[in-house]
Amino acid sequence: MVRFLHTSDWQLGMTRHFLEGEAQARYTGARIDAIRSVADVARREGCEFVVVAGDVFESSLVATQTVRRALEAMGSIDVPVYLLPGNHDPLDAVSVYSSRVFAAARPENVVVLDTPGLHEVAPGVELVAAPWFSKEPLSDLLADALAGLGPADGVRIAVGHGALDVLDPDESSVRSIGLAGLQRALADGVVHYVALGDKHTRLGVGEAVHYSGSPEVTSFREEQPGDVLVVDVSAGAPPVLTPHHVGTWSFVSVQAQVEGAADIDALDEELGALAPKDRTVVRTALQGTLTLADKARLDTLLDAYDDAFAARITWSSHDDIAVVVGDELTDLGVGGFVDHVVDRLAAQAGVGGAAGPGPAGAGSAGDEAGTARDALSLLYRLAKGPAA
Ligand SMILES: [Mn+2]
Repeated sequence: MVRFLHTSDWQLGMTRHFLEGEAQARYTGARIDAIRSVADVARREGCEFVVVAGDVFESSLVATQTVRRALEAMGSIDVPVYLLPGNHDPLDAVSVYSSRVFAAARPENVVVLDTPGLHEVAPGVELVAAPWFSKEPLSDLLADALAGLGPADGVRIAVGHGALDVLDPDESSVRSIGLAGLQRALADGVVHYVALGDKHTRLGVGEAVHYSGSPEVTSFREEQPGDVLVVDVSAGAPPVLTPHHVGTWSFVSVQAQVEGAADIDALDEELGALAPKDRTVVRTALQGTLTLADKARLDTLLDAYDDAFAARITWSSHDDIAVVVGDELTDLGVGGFVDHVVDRLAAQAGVGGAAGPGPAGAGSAGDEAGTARDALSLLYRLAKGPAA
């Protein structure tokens, strides 16, 4: 029996467009810290080695700072670390793995799986690696690496990167990994576990074929990010997997119908419960119709959360708040010149009805009314002073 740690898709060097300034820097730092968390889990659980199943780096063009810091953190892992080149970091002419900085900074325990096929990693333990050599391979690299191998003498683990054919929406893809072939190799004892990378969310397909997912979240679509897998593999029995959560960030989508004060309270409660906020990115999709007063309160509330969260962004395609302009205008009490502006904006907004920002690219008349309502809403908020 061998125990090892399966992880993938570190995507080191990745930036997220919705993170600004200090938040981006902290996110970058957290992704290096994830390597140290891998070291902790491997030590605590007695793993004999670590396998990173592709996309260690976001691209071949990552900063030398990223490469040096990543390798320094990998050096803190007590056991060998096997890196598989994936679609983001293939072993091509400009590969990060053949760069001078990688060679100079590589700790001794870090090994690049730079040839397809067998790699002995311990007595009686072999990896079958399927590294990527370009971004556009013309075949199923893992099937190629397994071709011609007979049953293993000891324990054998296949290491590949890419979409399984059963999960790939592109049915004509020549490089998707055939599940049937993997199941045959497992049944015949050619391999005993298949460690995959590419999906950033943890996913098992049958008992011995698994994606570990990214150790730190990378997108709102991921259902189970932030895990690494400790895997016990033996020749005679199914593998035993234990997920360990190492991720410290979360990306959360909040969708809500907001029609008045009670709904704003509920939204406040939902956002307030998310923690820790400085490592949480929230994407809000709000729909409904609000009075000027309620819209002002909502905007004030969201402004406060913009500060508290690492980022709070609007999910534009699912967000549609309309403002209904009513009697509030008469008790604004601003007077003078501003009253004239209010009258003009109210006329443009078609006061009495309701209108949202409307779909992008809508007619200019609709845009004008929506803009006028937004302006009135902001004016109302300013005139009323800071709300709670
Ligand atoms: Mn990836």
